[in-house]
Amino acid sequence: MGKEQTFVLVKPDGVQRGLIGTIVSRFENRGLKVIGAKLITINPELAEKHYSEHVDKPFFTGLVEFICSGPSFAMVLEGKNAVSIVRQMMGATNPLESSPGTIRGDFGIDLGRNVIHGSDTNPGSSEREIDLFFDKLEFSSYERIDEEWLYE
Ligand code: IDP
Ligand code: MG
Repeated sequence: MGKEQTFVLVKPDGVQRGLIGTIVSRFENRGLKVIGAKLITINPELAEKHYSEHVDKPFFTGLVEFICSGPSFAMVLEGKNAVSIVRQMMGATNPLESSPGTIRGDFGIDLGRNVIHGSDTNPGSSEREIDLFFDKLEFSSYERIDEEWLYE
C-alpha cells in the first residue's frame, strides 16, 4: 500500500474562528493519520518561500501579509492517497465554487479567507512544503488501531 504524506495548514482565519479541532476531526474521521502538528506564526520569509509559485500574482503581497497575520496550525497527514483526499476535502480554492460538505464550502465565503491550505498534487509539492515547515524530529511514527479495517 503506497502511503503518502501531505502538508496541511489551518490558516490564521481558521485558527481565529476556532476551527482547528473541527478541521483536524474531519481528517481523522476520514482515516488520515496526524504524524506531526504545531501552532506556528509564519514569518514573511517563510511565507514567501511557501507561496513562491505566486510571487508574480497581484494578490501575492496581500496573501503573504494575511498568512503572517496570526497563528496558523500546521500538520502533516499520512495515508493512502493523502494528497488527493485532502484536496478533495478542502474544496475549490474559491469558497464560492466549493461544494457544501468540503471545508471551504462549509466554512468559507471569500477567496482570500478560505480557512485552509493543503499541498497540491504536483510532483514534489508535498515534500517541499513538509520540509519547509517541519524538522524530521517533529514526526512520530505509529499505527492507528483502525488501520487494518481502513485499508483492504
Ligand atoms: P489553493 O490554496 O487552492 O492551492 P492557490 O491557487 O495555490 O490555491 O492559491 C493560494 C492561495 O492564494 C489561495 O488559497 C487563496 O487564499 C489565495 N488566492 C488565490 N487566488 C487568489 C486571487 O485571485 N485573489 C486573492 N487571493 C487568491
Ligand atoms: Mg496551491
